[in-house]
Amino acid sequence: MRLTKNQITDQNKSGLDSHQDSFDFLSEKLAKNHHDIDQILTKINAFQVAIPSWALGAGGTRFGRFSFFGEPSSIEQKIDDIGVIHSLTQTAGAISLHIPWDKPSDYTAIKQKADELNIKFDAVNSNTFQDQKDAKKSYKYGSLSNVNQAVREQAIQHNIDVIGIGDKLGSESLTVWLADGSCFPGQNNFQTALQNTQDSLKEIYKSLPSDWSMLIEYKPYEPNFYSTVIQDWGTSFMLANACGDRAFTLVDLGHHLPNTNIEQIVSILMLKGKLGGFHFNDSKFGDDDLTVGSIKPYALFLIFNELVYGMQNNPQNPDLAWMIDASHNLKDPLEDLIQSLEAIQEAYAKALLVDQQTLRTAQLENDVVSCQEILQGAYRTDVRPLLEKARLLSGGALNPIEAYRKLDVRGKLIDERGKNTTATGL
Ligand SMILES: [Mn+2]
Repeated sequence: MRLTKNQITDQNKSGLDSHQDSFDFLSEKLAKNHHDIDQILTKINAFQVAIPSWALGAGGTRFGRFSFFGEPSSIEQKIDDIGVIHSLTQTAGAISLHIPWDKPSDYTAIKQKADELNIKFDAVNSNTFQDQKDAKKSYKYGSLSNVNQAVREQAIQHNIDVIGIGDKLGSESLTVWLADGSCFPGQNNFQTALQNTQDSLKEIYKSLPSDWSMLIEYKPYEPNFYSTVIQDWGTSFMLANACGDRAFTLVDLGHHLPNTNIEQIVSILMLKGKLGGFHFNDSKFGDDDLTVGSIKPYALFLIFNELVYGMQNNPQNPDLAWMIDASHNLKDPLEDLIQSLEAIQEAYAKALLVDQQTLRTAQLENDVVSCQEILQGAYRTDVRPLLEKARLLSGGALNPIEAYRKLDVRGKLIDERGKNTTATGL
């Protein structure tokens, strides 16, 4: 199903007056503090986040999966769902494919569909953490790090195949996340595992088209519970350096031990020109994949503060690949993604309000209290009227969740697809 501009404009009518009042109030206040409202709105509009192809159905846990009705059962339907989210939010202008879960068969058709909906193909993701049907070798004991050369070769070839698929669609980066590691002390030789991984990544890197980059994701534990080969940003950074200029570290918010200072990691990687991508989610305990901003919105703001600083001050760092990497059992997946997008835009807009120059002066004077006041002054600003205005200007919904419900999108998807469809993914 597709939403028309008229449907969205009709939905917006009832809220326009109250939106304009709150926007005028906020923009007057911000203008007094020398903020350029038009520039902020342009930046918000330009900030597009990729939706992963596996997040459009209900997520699963290792204990079970509760399906959500009307799930997309093909890649074409997944692109349609992203089209719905994008037309409401004007923020989801990209899809990130996971291979082999979403291996295209008709490239021309899906490219055309994505074009019509103004959706780009962002990073493609390989999968060597599961055995695929008819696979000759098993990844049970690792993929790119495996002690068995034939297994490593199969995993390398899979990544090269994924690059080929992405290249046909216009993607420009490959994301590699490995589950490789060990569950028991003594099971792995740490040095051999890392060396094998580095050699394998270098082989994959050789197959990258010249305008592509490789993003190396890290994670401290799970599914392995004793050691993970690419456990932290330092290991990923080391591997990216070993591969070359077009290999970068990818930070996934959920892939850290509790209380890790993620904003500092982001900052240092950008200084070194090695932050390539970012996966958004939120968590309480581990890699919980909860809705962005649902648990630690202040931490998200602090991360965005560093991202904005880096984007303004670190020309050595490339443009980042942004993606939501969250999915769970309880909410309508499309509503969940809309909430995540709103939280991302909110944290970004607040970070744009941080007065970097005054902060710098306060830092140089060791005025710790002012430093905190500056950050929290931006964080406490209710920027939602700015986000509403940015959406209105680009044809989106004033209130995407409300419009989604009033237009009965889920009901219509169920009518079209039936109740018991299942999306591919975890
Ligand atoms: Mn991730």
